[in-house]
Amino acid sequence: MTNRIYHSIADKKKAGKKMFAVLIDPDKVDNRKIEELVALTTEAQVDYLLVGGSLVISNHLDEVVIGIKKLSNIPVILFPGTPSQVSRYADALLYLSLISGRNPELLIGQHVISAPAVKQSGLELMSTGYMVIDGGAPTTVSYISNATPIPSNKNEIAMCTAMAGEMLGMKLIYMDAGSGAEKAITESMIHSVSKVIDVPLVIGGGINTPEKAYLNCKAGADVIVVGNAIEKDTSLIREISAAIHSVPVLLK
Ligand code: 1GP
Repeated sequence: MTNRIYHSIADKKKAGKKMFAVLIDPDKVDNRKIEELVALTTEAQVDYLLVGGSLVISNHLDEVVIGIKKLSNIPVILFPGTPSQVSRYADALLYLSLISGRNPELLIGQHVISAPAVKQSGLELMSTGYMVIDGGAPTTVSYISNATPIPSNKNEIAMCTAMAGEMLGMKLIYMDAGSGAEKAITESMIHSVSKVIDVPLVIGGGINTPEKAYLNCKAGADVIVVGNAIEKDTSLIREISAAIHSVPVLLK
């Protein structure tokens, strides 16, 4: 296994560059939509394409990944909501453990069951401490995970959880308010967490304006993930990408 994609993320972080990842839900795209998204993300110099969702109802993950890879050089990273969301055609996989919850199935149980298939896929794996933060109302991820999200104003819990994840060896920390969250994660929480970890910090859930993405990066996010808002208005891809890439380089 190479660590090509992870190194690219770590190198950009080291250089103080902020990254933009567009989340594509396989359930919501067909070939025409993939073509449109690839054209827009390429033009906007999006850094990564995340593919996945909390619930993938359709059965065409391979087809979606192959479709994207045919048209684009942007690395495709799987963001699986369930262990079955593995496609060997992707470039890497976020190997998620829900460290904010206390549901053993999502901490380790499902990993044990899917380990042989994941290993066999040959994918680059990025062990990721996944933290769900309360986004104001239940989201698919908070419901499906059957685990209580971290309250949005409890920065200390988020800080200690992220620190523990890093010390357990996780290579990324992903704080997520859930897709379409009413309230995105506060800049104050992002700032607090970014101060206590060295691994790249990924932030997503409810980010729907270039301003919000910019402020999140200024607060300490390294990678911004946007899905829902882009599904509604694809012109945001260009605007959000420009905002994220305009954040002044500030080395930690
Ligand atoms: C969800 O972090 C992602 O898991 C992205 O959230 O769809 O709200 O952008 P949105």
